[in-house]
Amino acid sequence: MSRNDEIATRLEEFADLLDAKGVEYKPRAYRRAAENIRDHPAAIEGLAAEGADTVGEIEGVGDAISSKVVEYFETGDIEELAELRAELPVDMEALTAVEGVGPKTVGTLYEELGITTLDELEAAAEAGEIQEVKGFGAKTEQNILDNLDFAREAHERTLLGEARPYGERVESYMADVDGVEECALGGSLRRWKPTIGDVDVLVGSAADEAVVEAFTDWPDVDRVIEAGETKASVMAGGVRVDLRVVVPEEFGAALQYFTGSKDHNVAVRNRAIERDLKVNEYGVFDVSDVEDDDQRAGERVAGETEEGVYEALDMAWMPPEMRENRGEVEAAADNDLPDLVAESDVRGDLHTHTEWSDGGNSIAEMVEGAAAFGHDYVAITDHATGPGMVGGVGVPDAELREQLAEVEAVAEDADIDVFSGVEANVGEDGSLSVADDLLAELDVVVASPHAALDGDGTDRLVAAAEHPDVNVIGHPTGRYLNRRAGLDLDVERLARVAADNGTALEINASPARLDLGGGAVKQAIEAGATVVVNTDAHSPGNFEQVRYGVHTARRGWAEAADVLNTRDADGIREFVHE
Ligand code: DGT
Ligand code: CA
Ligand code: CA
Ligand code: ZN
Repeated sequence: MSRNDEIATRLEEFADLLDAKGVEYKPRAYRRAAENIRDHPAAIEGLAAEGADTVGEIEGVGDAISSKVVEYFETGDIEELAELRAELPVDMEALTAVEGVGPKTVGTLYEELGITTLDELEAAAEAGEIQEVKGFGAKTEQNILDNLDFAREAHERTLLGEARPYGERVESYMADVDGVEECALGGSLRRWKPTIGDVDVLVGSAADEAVVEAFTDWPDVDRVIEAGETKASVMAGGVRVDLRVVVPEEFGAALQYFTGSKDHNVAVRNRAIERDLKVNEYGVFDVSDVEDDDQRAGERVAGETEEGVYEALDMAWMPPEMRENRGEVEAAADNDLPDLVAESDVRGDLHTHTEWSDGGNSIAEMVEGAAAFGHDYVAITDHATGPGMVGGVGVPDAELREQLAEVEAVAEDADIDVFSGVEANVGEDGSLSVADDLLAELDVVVASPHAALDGDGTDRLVAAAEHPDVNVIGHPTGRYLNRRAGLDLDVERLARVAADNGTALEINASPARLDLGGGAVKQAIEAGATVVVNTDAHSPGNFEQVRYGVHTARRGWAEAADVLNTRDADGIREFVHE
């Protein structure tokens, strides 16, 4: 964590506590300052050393905040913040993880009922105490109860998009350590699961203790949880990282084992038993005439490479994303594995936002960003007005026509193809928030649900998919990982309708969503649908998140031909105008 991040986090905590106390306006100023400091190119500790005036030159950072920043770097804390913490000794992060519970609610519940933790929140809700508090009702109380478990679990798992950068950093750091012959990520991170319990790193080396020591010296480490001879666990940036060191001869077997998933491993082990073989983290062993239950007993037939482990079981090697026991063991045995889509197959993005709605950049900047990332084309799909488009971020139809003219002007000078478009809201009844004649004028129409995201959403999305001008169903379930589960969907039925109507189903690559997820993607493709991997970029920096979507597509066994935006610009034109 950079020191800019560190102080920004403190200022956000400040804002939450002020909110909880019912203070107006100030919290927003603290949040804005936090954001600007976090994004500021210069190191904040350097500016703070020059004094409050220098810190105050950052946009949105006034006198009160700049002096607190200086105080923090001089004394290691902010007195006023410490006082607020003492006044409101609540576990803000855990409590606000419950959907519908914000800092203000936390403040009220502390004042009225003394609630400081999730357990106390649950007890109060179960006892019916929350509905008695002014401003709350039975419905709010039930909502809290419904969302509590989700918040608890959520609290323990990290988003793939947050964990992956740490994983890749530790992997490249460990690969350079003396005596390390091989190094790889394992576990859910290697399978690109949307959320991660912990990061698993595997090293093949004979010099185990020195390797463990180098690992605990990794500069990102905040705290060492445990360190033994061949394994260690640390916390880094809020993520737990587990290291295991094995001898190079057993690296392949260990990698296969620690990649998982558990269910995949069980299926693999059963296949081994049928062949009088035993597979474990040390290797594959022929146990046809072995009584001994020693882990390494029997003749060792594989273990140095992962390919070798699968080969010994008469299976083809399969990409880690597939290892969820969804039929991949059978497919690998039949040599019938799909040729999965790769990051480099993707040629454009069909879902992006600009400052016309809630994005941060102009149309021209987003187009340049897409070109710089290497795309051949990009669609500009700002939010249209509609329910759930809070804060007036949606663009009304009249303005969309103006925007269309600007998109066309930018397109003339652009190095890549630029498609006009919109992200229309899909209402609860399946209706769209944009007039039909306007939809017909745009190249790419994304239709997505944004509100009323519980219960079954199949009819609603089927109606949208049947609309003649809708090309993409955006983030179909509307889920927010760790926050809300989103709509229930009969994916097969939706996918059949989408296929019949030339509508693609989105894999939204935003790490907060990854929607559709891998299991649903597999069902959708089996039912004949085309998917499209979009970032929903709100700034040019978001384009690189496409990889999370591509690996989600791979979790759904997608081949390049299943993914709309592996086609060239003419291929997209054909798809949307058909
Ligand atoms: P996570 O960390 O909860 O996101 O999920 P994983 O899959 O990374 O699980 P983790 O870190 O507990 O263990 C890493 C891998 O090690 C796991 O995917 C499969 C393997 N593994 C761990 N415990 C067992 C076990 O009891 N049986 C089997 N067959 N495999 C296991
Ligand atoms: Ca793990
Ligand atoms: Ca682990
Ligand atoms: Zn969007």
